Amino acid sequence: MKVSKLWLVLSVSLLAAACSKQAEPTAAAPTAAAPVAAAPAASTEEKVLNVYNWPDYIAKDMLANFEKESGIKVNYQTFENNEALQAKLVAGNSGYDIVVPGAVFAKSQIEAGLLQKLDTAKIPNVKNLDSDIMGKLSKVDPGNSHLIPWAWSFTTVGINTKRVAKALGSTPMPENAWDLVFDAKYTSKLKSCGIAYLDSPTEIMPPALHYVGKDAYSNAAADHKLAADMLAKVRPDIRIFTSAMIDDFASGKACVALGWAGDFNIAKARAVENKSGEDLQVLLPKTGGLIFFDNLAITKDAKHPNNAHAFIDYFLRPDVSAALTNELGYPTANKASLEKVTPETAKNTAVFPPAADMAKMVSPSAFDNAGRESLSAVYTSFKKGK
Ligand code: N2P
Repeated sequence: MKVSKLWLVLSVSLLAAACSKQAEPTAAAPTAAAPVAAAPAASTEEKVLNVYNWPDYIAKDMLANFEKESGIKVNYQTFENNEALQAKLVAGNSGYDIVVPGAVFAKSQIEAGLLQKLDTAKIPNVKNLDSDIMGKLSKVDPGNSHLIPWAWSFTTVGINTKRVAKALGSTPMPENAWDLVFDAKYTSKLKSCGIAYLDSPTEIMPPALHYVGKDAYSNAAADHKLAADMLAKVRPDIRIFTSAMIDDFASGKACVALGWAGDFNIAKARAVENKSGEDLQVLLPKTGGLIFFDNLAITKDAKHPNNAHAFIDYFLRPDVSAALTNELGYPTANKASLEKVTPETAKNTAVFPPAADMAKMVSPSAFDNAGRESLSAVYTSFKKGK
């Protein structure tokens, strides 16, 4: 075929594709992709899947596209912290097939038999995963047998530049951004424009422990006490506790936040979209942020395990994973998706921190049960201000 003729054929088919997309605005994504992997037994399974994930953590068309292609109806609900998910899993019969625990909780959930082993034969797209990341994850999940990474990011400090500058007045910005949320010299000034914290012991205590020079994942009650003493001093200055802070941060209701870089990326995009004029910035503290990993897992009593495997495999397509990164600013462990990440997202250091910054980050780890209990007690009294 001559080049001009080939071009004509390509243009006609592109035009046809574009027209059919216009007719179905919600299903923009996969056209030429392979069908959703489904095991033979899938036909006997009810075409339903119950998913429990964090809020603001999925590309907008993913569920509709998956449902359309697979015929599986997805019921999607959200939770705001690992503790809430843990309680559901421990109680059992949650009704959820797929859950998305953070690595910090997943280790003990696997050990307690709350999650079932994956059948990777039903997830051919596991080949797309970054083997370095999977190697690291095997410390939490030996043999990578229970978890498939969904997304990762880091816990850090976000600021509304103009509001913070105004509230700080003549006080210069600290060298270490953690001071903005943990040092009363700054929080006493910033309280006027609103300080927001995530709301969970295992989100607040690790950065607090790190700030006071302890292992962020220390199980020692004495370390927890040290962090609690520091936190008690700033408690009166903290206005908002929430793990869903995107709108408060985007609208300027909170000028400083201790939260997830990915959510700050979403807030930034929302502020631009709403033309709010709020200028948001994701900071990386001098001593590093705290990396976290959230993972797809199938509950031990899942009623739709085949559908769950099909969903996981669908997510692992390069274009589907890339949509999560491009739309929300959360990287995934899908190496094959990187070439579908837009240049603008790829160069955003709040999405993909440069190597030197990555080297400073605190790696995820896990607490033991006693450690978690101690942290919860300390956190509860901190929040109560007692
Ligand atoms: C929600 C992201 C949650 C990540 N937008 C925290 N594990």
